[in-house]
Amino acid sequence: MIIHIDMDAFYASVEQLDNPDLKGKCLIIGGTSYRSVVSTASYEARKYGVHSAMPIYQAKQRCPQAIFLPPRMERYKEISNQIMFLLNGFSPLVEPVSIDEAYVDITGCSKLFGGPEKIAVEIKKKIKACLQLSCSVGIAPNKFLAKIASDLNKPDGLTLIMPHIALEFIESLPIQKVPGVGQERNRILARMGIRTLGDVKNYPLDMLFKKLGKYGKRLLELSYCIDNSPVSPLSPNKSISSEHTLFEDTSDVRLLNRYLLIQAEEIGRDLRRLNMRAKTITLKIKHADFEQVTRSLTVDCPTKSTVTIYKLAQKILSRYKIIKKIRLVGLAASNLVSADLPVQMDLFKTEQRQGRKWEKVDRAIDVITRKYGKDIIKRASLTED
Ligand code: TTP
Ligand code: MG
Repeated sequence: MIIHIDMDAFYASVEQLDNPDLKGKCLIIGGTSYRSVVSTASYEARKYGVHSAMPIYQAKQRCPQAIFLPPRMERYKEISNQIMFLLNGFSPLVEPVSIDEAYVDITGCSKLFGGPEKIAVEIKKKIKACLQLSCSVGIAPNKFLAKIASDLNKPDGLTLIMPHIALEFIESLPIQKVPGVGQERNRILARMGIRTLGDVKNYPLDMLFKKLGKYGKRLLELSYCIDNSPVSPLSPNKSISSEHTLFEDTSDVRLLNRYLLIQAEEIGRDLRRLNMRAKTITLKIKHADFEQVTRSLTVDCPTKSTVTIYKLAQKILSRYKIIKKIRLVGLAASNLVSADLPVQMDLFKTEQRQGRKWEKVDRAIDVITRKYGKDIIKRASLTED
């Protein structure tokens, strides 16, 4: 059995934890500029229709009495690490999926902690006792259903889908709830007459494949409750990312590069904290008209060095022809491998050797920022000129 844990109104709950005056109030976390969007809202503010990704100005219209705060990523990441640490006390198989979400494979834990429901209750209790935060938990025979289950009774929920009722549950599960079904796929499926995941069973594989490609096959498997993806603590699919909506739309490459350096710094720090290296760096660009593009570069020698990540990001950006103004720029590191794995050194590549030297600088910066905060030291190119 697999458990999926998702923290409730995560950023807002952490703010309420650090400042109890905020408890029970409408609290909205998001950027401070008029172009920013809502990261999350406390459940009190959600009653007014405020939700993640809504423009801040709209949230202000819907809930003018709310308190608005900017996100404090470092603090959320710190709490996130503590959550993952607590989960590791229940099973060695913990896969963090995002800052406030993880899968735990509890298949082998029943002798130690009892049945699935008992373990889920214990996890909730532990997180409450140690961090004073509430979460919602889904328990199911596979990852796919566990994730859906954790969302069913939010906040502070606990939903169990036993194996013998899984197929019945799938029969009536609205197709939009299935991960991967966005607006576009939903339209295609609706045209075919598919409203629930159970409906998918009525269609042959070749037809689903024709309409949806590889995803059609995945959907058919899910409709029979087949999802064999393992809970893998070091999932290569995982990625670490950072992005910024710019103060105004721009095509200024110098400015974009400055953001990339800030982001490379953040990603590098996260990689080093997680003791991982990344093989792939992806640049994300959202244009003023909201069209989004991503461009990736994969290297032979995985890295956790800020400077190497930044150089790769610069390279990707230099190959991208900017023809429209840019609204948002972001970087992601994926294809992660453990930093403990030996890396094949290339005798003749000075770049690679320099990257190694920069890792020493990174280590020193990490120690200083851990001790004094991240604004105490920064690269010269990021100081105001
Ligand atoms: P979620 O788990 O999706 O949302 P949540 O924890 O705030 O609320 P709940 O799970 O109870 O529905 O995301 C976790 C955090 O990620 C969230 O607190 C803020 C951040 N986030 C964004 O910054 N932008 C987004 O669009 C979303 C969905 C989340
Ligand atoms: Mg959450």
